[in-house]
Formats: sequence, C-alpha cells, structure tokens
Amino acid sequence: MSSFVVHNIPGSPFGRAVLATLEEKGASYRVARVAPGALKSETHLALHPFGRVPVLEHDGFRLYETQAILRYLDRILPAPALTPTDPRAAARMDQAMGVSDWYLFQGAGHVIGFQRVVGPKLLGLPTDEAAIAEAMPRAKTVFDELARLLGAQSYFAGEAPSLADLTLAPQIDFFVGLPEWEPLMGPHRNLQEWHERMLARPSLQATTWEKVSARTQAA
Ligand SMILES: N[C@@H](CCC(=O)N[C@@H](CS)C(=O)NCC(=O)O)C(=O)O
Repeated sequence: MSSFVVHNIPGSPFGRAVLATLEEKGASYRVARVAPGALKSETHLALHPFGRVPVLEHDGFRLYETQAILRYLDRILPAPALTPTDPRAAARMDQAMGVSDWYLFQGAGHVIGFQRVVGPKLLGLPTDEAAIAEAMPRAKTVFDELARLLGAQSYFAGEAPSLADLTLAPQIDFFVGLPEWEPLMGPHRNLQEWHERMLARPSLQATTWEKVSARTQAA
C-alpha cells in the first residue's frame, strides 16, 4: 500500500502540482477523491480547516498548502532535486511560486477558470462574461510578467525543472482551449514553448484531469 495519500478533486491545478511532483520523484501514491460538494463537510474540514484541496497524508503526517507539500516532498524524496542549489535560482523559483499563488490563481485563474470550467462543468452554473472581462487586464499583467521572468531560460529557475514549473504548469494548462488562451499566451512564444516542454513530461501526462479521474474512480 502507498504511504502517500493525496486528498484531491480531479482537475484541481493545485492537486495536479502535488501529483506531478510525486510522479517526478517516482513515488507511488493513492488519490482519495473529494467530491466538490464535500469540501465544507465536517469530515473534510477535519483534514483541511479551510475546506480546500489538496491534502497530503504521509505515514501519520498530514499537510495542506501546496507549496508546503511540494517542499516537503522535495526534502524527503531528494532525487531528482526540484530546488536549485544556487540561492538566486532558488529565489527565482520561490518568486515564481508566489506569483502563481497570489497573482495567477487569485487574480486570473480563480475567476476565469471558475467561470469557464469549474462553474459550468462541475456546478452547472452559467458563465459570467462580465467577471471574465474584469479579470482579463489582471490576467494579462500576470502572463506578461511570467514571460519576462522566464526570459530565454528553459524553466523558471534555470535549465532544469523545479517546483516552480510544477506549480505553474497545471495553472497555465487550465487555460488551454479557453477563448482567453490566445490573447494571454499568443504574444509569448517563450511561455508557449515552456508549456509544451512541461506538457511533454510524463509527470504532467500522467496527471491530466481525465487520467486522475479514471485513476481515482478505480481506487
Ligand atoms: N492555498 C491553497 C489553495 C488550494 C485551492 O484553492 N484549491 C482549490 C481547488 S483548485 C479549492 O480547494 N477550492 C475550493 C474552494 O475554494 O472552496 C493551496 O496552496 O493548497
């Protein structure tokens, strides 16, 4: 039996970052499906008092907050290392993870992803186009800044993938196929190439919404 259990909703970009990190490390794990309607249930609040996913359980140790989970995994499963040793490269990794949480998710993904995908697909809600239009200028600032931070590097912290790439790729991938993809990603060839590079990784291929869903149902 796997010693890693990830409580997750298939499709969650935060959950995918955790699963992709476990995949990168070659660790075996089990996904415990959380129904979207159960996030605020007493059972789930006992695991995550803020009623969100993911939650990691590892040999009696329980942890929520994706950045904390990723760093924990990188410390206890050291190979391959997903944090650069160079302090400035590590600082860029931390910065990109902060941008992902605070500006990409909060300012853009949370609104656009919810209005275009989560609301209609999971909750049967109509899309609020005005909310999307209001979020677009913030989203554009985020994508422009991510492209600037990436620059000519292959990955956000240099020439090897790091926790920053595993954090950002699931969030960016959520925009694929949406009408907002072209206006946000179109001007940034470097970001498009990085996204393709990340999606080609077995860790991202193994953790698509469909694959996690199928795997979770089978568990
Ligand atoms: N800060 C949290 C954010 C996690 C998060 O927002 N997860 C979303 C799913 S992608 C969620 O559980 N949303 C439920 C809600 O907002 O009620 C983390 O880093 O893990």
